[in-house]
Amino acid sequence: MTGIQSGGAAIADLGAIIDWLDRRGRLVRVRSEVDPVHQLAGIAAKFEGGPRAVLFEKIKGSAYPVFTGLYWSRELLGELLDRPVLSLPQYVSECIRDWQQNPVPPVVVRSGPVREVTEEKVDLSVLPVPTHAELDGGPYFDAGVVIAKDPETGIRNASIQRFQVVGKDRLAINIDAGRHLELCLARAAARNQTLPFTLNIGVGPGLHFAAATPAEAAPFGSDELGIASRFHGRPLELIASNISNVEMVADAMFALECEMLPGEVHAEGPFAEVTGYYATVAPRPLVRVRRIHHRREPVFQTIISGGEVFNSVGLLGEANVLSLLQKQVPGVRDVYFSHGGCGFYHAVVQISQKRAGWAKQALMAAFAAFPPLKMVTVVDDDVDIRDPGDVEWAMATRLDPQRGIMVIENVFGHGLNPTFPDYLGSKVGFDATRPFPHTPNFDRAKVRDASLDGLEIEVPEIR
Ligand SMILES: Cc1cc2nc3c(=O)[nH]c(=O)nc-3n(C[C@H](O)[C@H](O)[C@H](O)COP(=O)(O)O)c2cc1C
Ligand SMILES: [Mn+2]
Repeated sequence: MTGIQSGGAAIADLGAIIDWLDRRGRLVRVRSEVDPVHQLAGIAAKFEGGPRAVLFEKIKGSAYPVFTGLYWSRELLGELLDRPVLSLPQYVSECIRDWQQNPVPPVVVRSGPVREVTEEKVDLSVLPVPTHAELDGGPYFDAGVVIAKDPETGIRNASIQRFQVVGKDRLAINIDAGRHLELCLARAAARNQTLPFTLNIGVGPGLHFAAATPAEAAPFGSDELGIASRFHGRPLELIASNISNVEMVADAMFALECEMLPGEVHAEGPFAEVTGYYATVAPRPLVRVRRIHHRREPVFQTIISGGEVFNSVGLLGEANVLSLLQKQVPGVRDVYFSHGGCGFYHAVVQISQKRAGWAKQALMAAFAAFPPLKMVTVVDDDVDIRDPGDVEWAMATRLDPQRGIMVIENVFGHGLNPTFPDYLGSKVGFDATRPFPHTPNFDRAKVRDASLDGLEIEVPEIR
């Protein structure tokens, strides 16, 4: 065992994770002072996708360091969680299934690291909140876990949303259509109440994954914080608030106690999204920050839109589609959400087809399992779904465009995708599997594997 899990509950604590990364040579330390406006993101981009995360030790204008990159490499994530990289979606889907069958609810404890310091006044400008892309509208919180409660039932909900800093104690939040937080806010409005919530920054991957678990796997009315308990191997610890009925995460680096007044909005955006485009400016819900708590030596966490989001929303989506397809479609072997597809617009499904027509069943089931998907490609089990060249080979040689392309018009999709204005657009499925029953003309040629052991071979340097 080399992963941090051998250290027990350390996986719940971002501080312990940063120490683990440091000991393993997986933490880049930027010791020079860095400007949180544009410079931080520019430096992070140089390390994006590599085998190390990055800690910015000195941030201009703030006393606190900034950490990024925990999710941008699956190889790093596999090491941390002590799992083979290819089994990560399976592992995540097992944890979610265990939680569905046997939830371990979070517990409320009396105190914890996040309550070590409570700021006397709320002043967001003391926090090292970075501005990432060139045209971003301002500094953004983009990696915090939101905990809210359904005003009708009191059941908790967890999610991740982006928040633009728009004042010393004010944020503007982007809530995509269909999110459970939108539902909580609507129910608060119907009761003429405000919606309190906590924004928990600097948490471990168990809680991050719990918050990113899609609604299809964690329906409204189930306390998805229990998913974090499953990843941690012990109940997630929360601390009660003195000013609302919503708890904060005991092990977080920072916890902001916030409130939305239904109907109150503020211009939010632009923000460089995971799609590679800027989200537009629009009036979106205003958030009032009531209290800031943090550890004595907190580290602020941020996520650069790109590979890090592909591996968080994408990995969770993959896990969910895989577990659903394996239940519904005989022969489904594996699922990959390609990075060219922004991590959650294009699913490649591998199937060992048992009957004619089941590749198309897999297409339809995948679309139903994860609404943001715009494209699904189904290939046979001799195709490497993580190699775009191999997937293209299957499309170029096995897809019959007359019969293998399925277009679905006027369907709900992801509003951030520019081809889905107002969340409506067309989706396309590609059945790139061999005709069934299989015939030898579609068999893949290959060379016989040979060992290099004991052979005298000279490989020259290239001059
Ligand atoms: C880094 C990151 C940023 C995200 N930003 C947003 C966002 O700004 N707005 C949003 O609605 N969803 C965002 N999401 C997706 C939601 O957090 C995710 O779909 C979650 O499952 C929603 O929770 P719910 O099912 O309880 O509604 C983000 C996810 C990640 C991992
Ligand atoms: Mn939810």
